[in-house]
Amino acid sequence: MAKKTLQKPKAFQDVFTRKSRDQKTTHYCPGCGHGIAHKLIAEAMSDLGLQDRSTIVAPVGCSIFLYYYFDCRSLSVPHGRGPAAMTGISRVRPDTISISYQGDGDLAAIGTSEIIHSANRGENIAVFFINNAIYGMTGGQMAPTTPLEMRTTTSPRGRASETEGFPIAVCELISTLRAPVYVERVSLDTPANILGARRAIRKALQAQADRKGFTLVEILSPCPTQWRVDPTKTGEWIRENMHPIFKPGVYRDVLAETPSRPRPERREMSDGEMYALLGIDENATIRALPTGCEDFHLAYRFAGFGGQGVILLGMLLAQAGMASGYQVTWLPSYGPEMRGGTANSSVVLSTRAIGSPMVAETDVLVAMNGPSLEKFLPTVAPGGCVLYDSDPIETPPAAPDGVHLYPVPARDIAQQAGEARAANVVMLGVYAAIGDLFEEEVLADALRKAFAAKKGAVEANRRALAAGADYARSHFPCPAPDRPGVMVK
Ligand SMILES: Cc1ncc(C[n+]2csc(CCOP(=O)(O)OP(=O)(O)O)c2C)c(N)n1
Ligand code: SF4
Repeated sequence: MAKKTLQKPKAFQDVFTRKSRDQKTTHYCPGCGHGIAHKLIAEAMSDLGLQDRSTIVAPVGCSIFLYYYFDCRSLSVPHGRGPAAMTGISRVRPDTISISYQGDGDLAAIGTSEIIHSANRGENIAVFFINNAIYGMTGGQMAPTTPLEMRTTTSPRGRASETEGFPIAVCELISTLRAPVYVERVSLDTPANILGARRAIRKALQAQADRKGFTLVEILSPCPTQWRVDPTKTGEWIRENMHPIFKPGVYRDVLAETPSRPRPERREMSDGEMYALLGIDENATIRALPTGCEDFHLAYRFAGFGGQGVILLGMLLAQAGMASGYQVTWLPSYGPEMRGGTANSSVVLSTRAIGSPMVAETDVLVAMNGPSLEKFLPTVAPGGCVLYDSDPIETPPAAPDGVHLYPVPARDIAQQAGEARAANVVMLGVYAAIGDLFEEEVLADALRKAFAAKKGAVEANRRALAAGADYARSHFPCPAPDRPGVMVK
């Protein structure tokens, strides 16, 4: 008798490195449908030879860590934005097998508009929609697909149509649109139906490979933990509570009569075309570069608590950079809360076109609190510099080799200048004196613009800017010798 070896699909990683303790199992609860759906997708990718071409979305929800399991490209996106991100990828890289994997909170609540419009445009993406009728990750809140009368943490008396509306049937909704080529609902309630899900997933991925357009497979999937149902009883639960409102079946299948789409021709854009598209004046002249400096490219990170003005600090530098004729990008990053949470912004200033606003290696770090200094200090490149507020940070961590630390009692200086909240602007003044990249009036102008709505604040912040520059001149070599802008590249 032929021997059959059961093994992990090749499109799964050999070990799951999410936790050092256990690298063989996933983070899903026992009996969770995500694991089954992952296996069916991974198997299909391997068997159809699509693993190396696939990019899968790791959505916000219980499946957020799927990139630990799938051995293909993956992408984390904001809640519900899988179809939007995949639209971009499948248009720019038409050979990609673009997979948007989404829960019901992700797809049918916060992401409703993305799914409807990408389906309506007929984007060449495959959507795997895990409908478990509840928000799993966040503790069992009502989802748009929660059945009527079901109790959840946000419908404790049971979902009522008068107040919470009816469960949204996604396959029925999507199949009213003309563009989708294949829409099917499958169910993970019995082994036979799991085989049906396997067939549907393969069909959707093959349709992707054949460039047929938009496909969606809805997978009715168990969440024993939030349903408070024994994992061995979830099949019954699905049949009793979900099948009557979410009938499994094919809702649209026009694959056979749909021709494959031609691959769009790839054309690289010239620099000139790119500048024209972005409205950048290619011939803009740089006003004045520091003596001895012809070319520079500097990456900045401003970090602190929300409310310390690190986003504004980046914006002021970016504005001064633009006014000086440099190429500029500015990217804010907010923590979970506005005030009190962590925040940072990154800026790139360059005399050349900037490829990406992402900052991995930092040349200049401004840290307004201890956690930010600890987090970003290792990212500072050799030759880079760090300004930190020495009021809250009494003992800084050791600097990496070749990195210069400048302690600045910024809060104190700001207080003496008459505006305790302007510690961020004090730092700008210090940097401006050390870096020597800007004319004084350019910075003053950036301040005027930023505080246009608060007239009184302009003067106070100008004083803070000047106080920072004075402090730098009396405590540090200014400008930094032979290193205008603290230049390392
Ligand atoms: C913008 C935003 N809003 C809300 C949240 C909180 N949140 C995290 S997961 C989730 C719901 C996930 O439910 P679902 O998509 O059904 O996935 P499941 O966890 O059931 O797999 C919510 C609301 C968030 N992370 N981001
Ligand atoms: S909470 Fe539900 S969806 Fe999340 S891992 Fe557990 S069983 Fe799966």
